[in-house]
Amino acid sequence: MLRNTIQSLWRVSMQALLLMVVMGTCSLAEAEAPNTVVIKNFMFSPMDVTVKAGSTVTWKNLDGEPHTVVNDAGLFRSSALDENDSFQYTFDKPGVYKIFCGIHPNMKATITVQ
Ligand SMILES: [Cu+2]
Repeated sequence: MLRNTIQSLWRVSMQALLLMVVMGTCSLAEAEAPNTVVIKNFMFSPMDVTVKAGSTVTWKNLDGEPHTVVNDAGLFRSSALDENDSFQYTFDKPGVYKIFCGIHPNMKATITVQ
């Protein structure tokens, strides 16, 4: 009876440990690609990104259609990004930066730099 209880407690704690390891691995994987915006299904994802001044943001196009990354204030404009192409820009100054796709101007996003 006592032995069964100890065995089930042991099993539960091992499962909890395994879960913590799995969750730890997941958060580590997220940390490897910070400040990345994917372009998929004619949308920037996420649409709103907040980064610290000095951060580099990477946009990666996962669509089969070309897209561009354009700042509405004319700060930067990528060339047409084909599937799996990416574009990077480093935001030095705090502010709110509006982004759109030059080919599909209804595709919009915002980068907030703190
Ligand atoms: Cu586009």
